[in-house]
Amino acid sequence: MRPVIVVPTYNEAPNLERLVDDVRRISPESTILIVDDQSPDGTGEIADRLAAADDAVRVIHRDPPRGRGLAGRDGYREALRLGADVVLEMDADFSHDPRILPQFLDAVANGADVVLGSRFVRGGSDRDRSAWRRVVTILANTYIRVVLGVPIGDCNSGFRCFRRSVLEAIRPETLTSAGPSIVQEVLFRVHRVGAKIVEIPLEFVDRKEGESKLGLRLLVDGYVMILRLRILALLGRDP
Ligand SMILES: Nc1nc2c(ncn2[C@@H]2O[C@H](COP(=O)(O)OP(=O)(O)O)[C@@H](O)[C@H]2O)c(=O)[nH]1
Ligand SMILES: [Mg+2]
Repeated sequence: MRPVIVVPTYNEAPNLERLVDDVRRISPESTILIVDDQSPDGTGEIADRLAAADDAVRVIHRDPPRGRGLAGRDGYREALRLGADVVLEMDADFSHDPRILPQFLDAVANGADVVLGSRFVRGGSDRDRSAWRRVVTILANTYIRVVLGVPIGDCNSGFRCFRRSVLEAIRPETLTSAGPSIVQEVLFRVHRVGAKIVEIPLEFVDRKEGESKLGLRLLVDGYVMILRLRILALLGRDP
């Protein structure tokens, strides 16, 4: 396999080098593609230094506007351009344990089209975060499952993996989410193209370094976006 792991970063200077080291050790066959949005804390310079020392580390420096969704979209396109046959994505903040990376690749080798790291399957957990974040996650999850009709335990997982053909089928260049709702937009699309989606257990841990970028504004935008996706689909106007 030729896996490429897309890692969107915004102000992840305290995490990035250790993450890249861990991923390179745990999944040496994978290329790491860091997609940075001109982080003011120097994340982009760290990424450049790591890329200069290792051919398996690549960097995209995005121009504004910034956004988790815009970074994801550019990352998917570049991963395909690099010739990936499997595209993974993970956060840079260690909420997504790199030690389970090989399980994603195994699941694809065993026939999955899409693999999600899931807090809500047997063996997964979401114990480490504040009570309000856990409540938000559970409410969002229920809302998304109902509105989008996706039969998935963890609809908010950004730790996941796609077979190349599925990512091509959803045409990532047509994704419309600028922010974190790209997670659900992509899930909705892969569901609609009939991808075989498999969930593997993820023990989600809260970040220890740096800060979450998910504020109330992005959260509300996400809820509106999900409704919009469903309405466009009902009208037959989705891409
Ligand atoms: N390139 C880029 N990455 C982002 C942006 N916002 C968040 N990220 C990254 O996306 C991942 C998830 O973001 P995080 O703030 O941890 O969200 P949370 O886990 O939902 O609290 C992390 O690796 C962030 O650095 C952005 O605007 N641009
Ligand atoms: Mg996080």
